[in-house]
Amino acid sequence: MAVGAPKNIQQTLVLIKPDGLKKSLTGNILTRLSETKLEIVAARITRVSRELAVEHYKFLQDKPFFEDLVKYLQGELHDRRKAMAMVYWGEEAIARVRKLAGATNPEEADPTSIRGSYGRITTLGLYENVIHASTNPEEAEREIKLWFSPDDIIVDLYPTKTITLNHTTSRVWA
Ligand code: IDP
Ligand code: MG
Repeated sequence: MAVGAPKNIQQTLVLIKPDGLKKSLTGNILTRLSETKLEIVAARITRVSRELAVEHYKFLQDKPFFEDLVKYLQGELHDRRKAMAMVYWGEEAIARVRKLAGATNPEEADPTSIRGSYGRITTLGLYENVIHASTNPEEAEREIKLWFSPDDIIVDLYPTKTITLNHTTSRVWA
């Protein structure tokens, strides 16, 4: 990039999926992601309801593997009903994280990528690829708003509004 060219600052949603947690890969994955020099601006370990998993993967609902995918994200295939969700922020965040993550199919992923190193294809035919990463800015916005509330994130990424519910005010996505 030319000196002085404007930086393309982006945010991206990263999930360590239940297989990554079950295989004790959290430390390895975070170390690999630190190569990007991006900043973590939100992080939480969370249970994944069926509603959240379906909404997250709704664009794949016509695929034959959709039901297995929903169970996978919920942790039902790994006896680990949780995922770790993070927002990475910085220059070219989306492409940098995708490159480190590797291709969707772990057998086709670069063997040095996270998915190439740790992913597998199950006997059901599902790609268990230990990590999720947003693919473009629109997807990142939809996914970050799905997994996080404004006050969970230490930078202001998208417009918000303040609402009052039962005399309690909170900030929600506008
Ligand atoms: P991505 O995770 O690389 O963005 P998507 O096409 O968004 O790939 O698919 C979401 C997830 O669904 C993948 O990460 C993988 O776990 C699973 N998946 C995608 N395509 C297939 C397939 O053809 N067979 C089995 N599982 C798949
Ligand atoms: Mg995707």
